Amino acid sequence: MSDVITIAVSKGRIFKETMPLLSTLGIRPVDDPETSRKLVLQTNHANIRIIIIRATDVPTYVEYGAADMGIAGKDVLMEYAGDSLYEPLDLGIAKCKMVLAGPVDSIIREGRPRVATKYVNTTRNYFADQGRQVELIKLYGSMELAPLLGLADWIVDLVDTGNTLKANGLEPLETIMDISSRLIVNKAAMKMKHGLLKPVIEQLAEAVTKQCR
Ligand code: PRT
Ligand code: MG
Repeated sequence: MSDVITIAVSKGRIFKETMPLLSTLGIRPVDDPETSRKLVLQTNHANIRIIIIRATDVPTYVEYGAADMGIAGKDVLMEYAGDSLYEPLDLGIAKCKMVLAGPVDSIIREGRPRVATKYVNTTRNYFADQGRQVELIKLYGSMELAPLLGLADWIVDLVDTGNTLKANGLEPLETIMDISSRLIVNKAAMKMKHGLLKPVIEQLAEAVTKQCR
C-alpha cells in the first residue's frame, strides 16, 4: 500500500476554511486552487496531496478509496447514500443551517405543499418523521427562485446570513439542522494506513479544539 495520503476537498468556502486548520499541522499546498487549474495540489509534504473536486463528489472519492480522507458538509453527507465512511471529526467549519423557507406572509394553498430542493433524501426524511405529506421537486441549484415563479410553495436550502432568502422575498420557516463540515475517512485506509492517518486525525482534532477556544 502506498505511503501517500490523498485528501479530497472542494473549492470555495471549504478549501478556504480547511487551509488554516491544515497549516497548524504544517501542511501547506504548493498551488492555490483559485488561481491554478491543477486538480491535484502537491503540498510541502512529499507524501500528502490535496485533490480539488465538487463538494458532492467528496464522499464518493473517499468511499471508493480514490482519496484516503476528505472534508464534506454534513448536508452532503446526509444526502449521500453510501454508509461505508468513517466520520471521526466535526471540523466546525463552513457552518450554516439547513432550513425550510417560504415566501414572506404566504398563504399555503390547499393540498400537499410542493417543496423544491437539492436535498431530496434529507427533506423526505424530515417530513416523513413528522407524518407530513409533501411533494418533492428535485433541483440542482438556485432553489430560491422556485417559490417566486410558482414552481414550489417552499424550499429546503442552506442559510448563512439569510441575505439570499431575503433578497428573494423568502424567510426561514423551520430549522431542519445545523450544518458544519466533517472529516471523513476511507475504512480500508483507516486500517491499512493507520500509522499515517492517525496522527493527522489527532492533530486536526487538536487544531479544531484550539480554534473553538
Ligand atoms: O457551488 P458548487 O455547485 O460548486 O457546489 P456547492 O454549492 O456544493 O459548494 P459550496 O462551496 O457552495 O458549498 C460547500 C459546502 O459549504 C456546503 O455543502 C455546505 O456544507 C457549506 N456551506 C456553508 C454553504 C453555505 N454555508 C451557504 N451559505 N453552502 C452553500 N451556501 C449557499 C446557500 O445554498 C445559499 O444559496 O449560500 C446561500 C445562502 O447564503 P446567505 O449568507 O445569503 O444566507
Ligand atoms: Mg455553491
